[in-house]
Amino acid sequence: MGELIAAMGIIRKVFDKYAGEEGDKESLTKKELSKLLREQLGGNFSSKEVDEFFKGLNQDGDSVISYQEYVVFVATLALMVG
Ligand SMILES: [Ca+2]
Repeated sequence: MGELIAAMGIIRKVFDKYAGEEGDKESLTKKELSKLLREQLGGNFSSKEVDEFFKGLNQDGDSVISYQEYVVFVATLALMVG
């Protein structure tokens, strides 16, 4: 299996890990997003910063981050890191 396919599997696995903690398993609540940011990106995020991330990622304006919205976030990170 190609590395890129493997990487995409990991991206999905990370989403599932946090999305499965509370409520709908197909989306991230703000609390789940906060934990993901803290554990996956390291460092401390203030609740204001988490709010800003949430707002920026929540393209459809509902109360959760969908997998699609999360993928946009991962792609944005990849551009920043790369
Ligand atoms: Ca959303």
